[in-house]
Amino acid sequence: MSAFPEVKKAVQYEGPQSTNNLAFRFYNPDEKIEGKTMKDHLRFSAAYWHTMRAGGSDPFGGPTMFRPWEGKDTVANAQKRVKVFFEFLEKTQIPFYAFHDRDIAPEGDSLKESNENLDAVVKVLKEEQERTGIKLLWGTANLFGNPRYMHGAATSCNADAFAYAAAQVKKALEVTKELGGSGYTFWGGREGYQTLWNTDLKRELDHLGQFMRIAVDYAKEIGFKGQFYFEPKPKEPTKHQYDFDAAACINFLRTYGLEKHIKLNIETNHATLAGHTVEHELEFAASQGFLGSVDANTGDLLLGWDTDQFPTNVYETLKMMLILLKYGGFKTGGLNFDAKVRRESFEPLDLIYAHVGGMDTFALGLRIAADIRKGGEIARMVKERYSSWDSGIGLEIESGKATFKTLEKYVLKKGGIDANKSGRQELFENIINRYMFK
Ligand code: XLS
Ligand code: NI
Ligand code: NI
Repeated sequence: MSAFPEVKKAVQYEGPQSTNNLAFRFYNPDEKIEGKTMKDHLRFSAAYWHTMRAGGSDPFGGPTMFRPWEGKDTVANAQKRVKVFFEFLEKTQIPFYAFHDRDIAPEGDSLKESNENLDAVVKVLKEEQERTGIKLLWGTANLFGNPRYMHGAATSCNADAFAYAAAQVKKALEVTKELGGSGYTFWGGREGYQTLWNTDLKRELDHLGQFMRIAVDYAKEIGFKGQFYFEPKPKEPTKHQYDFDAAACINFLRTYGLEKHIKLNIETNHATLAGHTVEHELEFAASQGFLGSVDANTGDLLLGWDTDQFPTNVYETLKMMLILLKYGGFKTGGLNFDAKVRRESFEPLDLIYAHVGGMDTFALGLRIAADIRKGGEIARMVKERYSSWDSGIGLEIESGKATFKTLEKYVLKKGGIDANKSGRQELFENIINRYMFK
C-alpha cells in the first residue's frame, strides 16, 4: 500500500511553463550546469527526524500530523516507517538522507537494548539503500532528548552523562559506517548554558574538545572515512550554545586542534538566529576552508526560534549557490532539508509539496547563479574594486614585503592616496535583479 497515493510515480521535470504542482519546473536532475549535473551540484537530502518523526506539536498543543502508517513505538513499526521513507525519497527523487540514532529506532531500557533496536532498523535501511541506490549523507546521535542530558552531554556537569553520550556516539559512528554514510554531524544539542552562575565555562569547553577528539580517534580506529561536521547554532534549547556561529565554531576547532578533521554544517535558520545571513556564514566558513554541508531551511524573521521552514526564497538560494559554485561545490556534503511542514499542513502529500518546492527553489537559484557567473559582470566589478592590490604598493603588501617603515616612506613620498571609487552597491543589486527577472 502506498503512503503517498496521490503521487503515482516519481516527480518529473516538466520545465518552467508547467502548472503541474507535482512536477519540477527547474530541477532537472541530469541536466548539466557548469559541466556537472544538477543532481551532483545540489546533492539533496531529507531529514528523517522532520519528515518521518515531526508530529506537529508545539508548546501549546499536541501532535497534528496524519500519518496512517504510524503505530506503537516498536521496532517493527520503525522498520515499517523506513519503507515509507524510501517510498517518499523515490517519489521526490531525493538521493540522500540524514538521521539521528533515536529518530530511526526507539530508545530501549538500556544502552544494550537501544543498540539492538538500532541494528534491527539499520538492517532495513541498508536493504532499502541497496534496492534504491539512495545514500546516507550523514548520521548523528540525539544527545539532547533524554532527560539524562538535561545539563548537556559532552558539556554536562555530570561525568556519567559524558560517558553515556560517548557510548551513544560510538554506536552511531558504527552504524553510519555500516550504511556507507559520507559524513557524521555534531550538533551541540544542549551543549551550552542557561546561566553563568552555575557554569564552569572553561571546563565545559575543554570537555567538548575532548569529546570530539576521542570521536575522531574512534572513527580512525574503525576505519570510518566520512567527513565530520560541526553545526553552528547560537541559542535554543540553551540561552547560549557554545557552537554559536561559523566564526565561533572555527575558533573552537582550531583551539582544540580539530581543524583538520571537522568542517561545518551551516544551517540557514541558525545563521539568522545568530544575527547573520546564511550567505555570510557560508562565505565565512568557505573562505576559511571549513565548507562542509548545508542544512537547508529558512526561519521566520519575526519569530526568534528555529522554525525550520522549507526554503522558498529564490534570492536566498541564489546567493547560497553563488558561494557554493565559487568555492567548487560540495565534496562530501549536500543540501539537507532540515525542515518541517507546518503543523497545519498535516497530510502526507504536504511532505511532497514541501520538498519539491524546496528542491525547485534551489534548482532555480543554481540556474541563476550559473547565469550570473557566465555574464561575469559581478566578478569583474569585484575584481576591479580590489585592483589596487594587483600591482605597485598593494602587491608589495600582499606579498609580505612591506613594513611600517617602507609604507611610511611610500606615503611621505606620495603625499596622499589615490582617489576612492564608488562601491556601487545599488548597481550590484540592480544587476542581480536583471538576472533574477529575465
Ligand atoms: C537543530 C539542529 C539539528 C541538527 C542535527 O536545531 O538543526 O536538527 O541538524 O542534530
Ligand atoms: Ni540542522
Ligand atoms: Ni535547526
